[in-house]
Amino acid sequence: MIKLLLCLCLFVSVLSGSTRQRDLSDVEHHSDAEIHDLNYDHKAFLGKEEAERYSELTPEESKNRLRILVENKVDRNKDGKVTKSELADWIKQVSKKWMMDERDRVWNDYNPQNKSHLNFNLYSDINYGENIEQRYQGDELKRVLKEREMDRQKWQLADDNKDGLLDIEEFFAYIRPEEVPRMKPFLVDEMLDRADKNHDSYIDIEEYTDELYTREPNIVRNKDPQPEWIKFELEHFSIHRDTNNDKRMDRKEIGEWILPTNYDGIESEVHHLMAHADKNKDDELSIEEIIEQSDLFAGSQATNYGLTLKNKDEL
Ligand SMILES: [Ca+2]
Ligand SMILES: [Ca+2]
Ligand SMILES: [Ca+2]
Ligand SMILES: [Ca+2]
Repeated sequence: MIKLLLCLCLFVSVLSGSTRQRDLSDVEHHSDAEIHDLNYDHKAFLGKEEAERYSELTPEESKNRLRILVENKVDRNKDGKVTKSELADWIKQVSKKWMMDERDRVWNDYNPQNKSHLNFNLYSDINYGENIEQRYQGDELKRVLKEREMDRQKWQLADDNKDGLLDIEEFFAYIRPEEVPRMKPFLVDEMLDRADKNHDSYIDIEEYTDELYTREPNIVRNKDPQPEWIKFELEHFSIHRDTNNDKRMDRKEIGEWILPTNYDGIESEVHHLMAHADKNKDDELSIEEIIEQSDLFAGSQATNYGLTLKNKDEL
């Protein structure tokens, strides 16, 4: 039981991480960190488990397997070329599969009796343990009670037919709120709860700056040089974030920031892969173009070796 709880807590802490973005992979896509990009690309193209399998292979084995995958599955009409729409369909299929696998896994963790619906109290007992008031004390108790209250609000929003219970579809909205439009108000609440320090229900530029710095835990504000991406964000606050020019973000603007309506993760990943792999710029990828860029699409022991070196550098 303790092991299960630990595992669930770990999962929940991953879920409540600082950035909420509709995602094709659970790795953040940093334009300035090539190595993170590769992890992201591998998971977007192969799915999480398959990406891990590839990372155990030699570069040759990885290329062979990649070729078979592309020829048999990605190139739908088997003409030896992968169009943008074949690539988009494939990535969509992969991301849907890993999200559904994740949903089923978490659903089973919280549903030991294999019921058709979950109620919040049972979920809470598994997540926080029974008898919270006796289990925690002082500030820890306050924190857990507040966290559980946020969970309850999220639960109510996820509960589409308002019967107090979540079926597996509704549970998906609970664990992946960024994928389900009706959950957006919760994501805005969650952001306000974290970033709106003066509790006026707006995020001003000062609060916004603080929030951006939470994503750079090793950098001290007003002491270390400002990271370029933060500088860019702040300089463009009035254009990209505060669109009605009242010098702060309201709920609508916050929603647009955390889940932009015009952002399509699949389209953006297709664009990224094409930009790197389409050498002859005919807007299609030949199998050879993909194999030439095999490190972009799939890892191997060689990429792992690169990652290990990179991780050492970061220490
Ligand atoms: Ca084709
Ligand atoms: Ca329901
Ligand atoms: Ca505020
Ligand atoms: Ca505004």
